Amino acid sequence: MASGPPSSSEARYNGTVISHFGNEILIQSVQGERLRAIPRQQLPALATGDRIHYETGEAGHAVIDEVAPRHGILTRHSKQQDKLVAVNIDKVLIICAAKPACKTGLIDRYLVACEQAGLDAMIVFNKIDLLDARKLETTRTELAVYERIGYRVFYVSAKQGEGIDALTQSLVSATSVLVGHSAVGKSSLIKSLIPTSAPRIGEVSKSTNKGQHTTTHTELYQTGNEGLIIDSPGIREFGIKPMDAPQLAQGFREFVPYIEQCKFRNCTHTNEPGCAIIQAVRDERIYKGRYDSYKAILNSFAEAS
Ligand SMILES: Nc1nc2c(ncn2[C@@H]2O[C@H](COP(=O)(O)OP(=O)(O)OP(=O)(O)O)[C@@H](O)[C@H]2O)c(=O)[nH]1
Ligand SMILES: [Mg+2]
Ligand SMILES: [Zn+2]
Repeated sequence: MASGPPSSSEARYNGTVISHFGNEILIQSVQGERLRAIPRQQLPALATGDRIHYETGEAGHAVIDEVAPRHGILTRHSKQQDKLVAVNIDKVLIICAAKPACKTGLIDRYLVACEQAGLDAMIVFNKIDLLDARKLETTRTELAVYERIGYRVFYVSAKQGEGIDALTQSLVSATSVLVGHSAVGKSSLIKSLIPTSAPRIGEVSKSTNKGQHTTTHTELYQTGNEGLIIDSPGIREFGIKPMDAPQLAQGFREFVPYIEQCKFRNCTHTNEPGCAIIQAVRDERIYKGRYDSYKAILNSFAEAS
């Protein structure tokens, strides 16, 4: 007897979630058609990047009745809840710029989330056209810390196209999400990477030097090279779900080789005698700025509880 593919097979899923606004969802079929869809009630909350199965309902819109198991999940923590940023992603591009400025503390928070979720993180410094040679050199020195611990750092200008080719090459066949403060140029980068796309682009406020939160929903775009790129709304802060110190230390990849050498198994790496991480900071084998971020995140958990 002939049998169809098992219901859990990849072929069963005939669409991808592009964006969602409350209960209304925009999906793209495997044939590339965009459709409005509503989920069946028993389904969990859907997120951009979800692979789904849908059927066309009577009113002409699609009804989503199944969601594929997820991998690569980026979540942020807000008001004591985990919120899905995007799912089924491979890479997280942390976008920074000279204006609005980005603190390394924000980068470190994203990196913790990526390490814990097993996502490949890269740092993209945009708007290099705004910097003179000396300021660009200072930025390169600051961000070299991340290259030394194995993260790739790209220097680009969405406006002038510099560095965009190299960035495009690194996103082939992957699903990537762009994150960062408002107005650092996430949507502008989408436009540079996919010239046929038309994301809304905002302004940097002249009075506050901050963004105006132009992108209000996460949205998925298809690149010409088998990739998917997800634009996300700018955030003021990136919240991480509180965790204990040993677990947080795992989110700082350069700490990991030292953790086993601490005298106490449950070392918090803050004030214990015989702490191999504190010693490595003293010996400049761990960069003090990263260690300060570790302590700041740990303190923020204590304040939140
Ligand atoms: N000079 C310069 N300006 C840029 C560059 N990239 C983006 N901008 C400007 O930065 C402003 C904000 O750009 P957006 O792309 O809307 O920023 P965003 O990160 O998507 O902002 P939100 O959607 O609010 O999170 C716009 O005025 C862009 O023209 C760049 O490479 N150089
Ligand atoms: Mg935007
Ligand atoms: Zn320790």
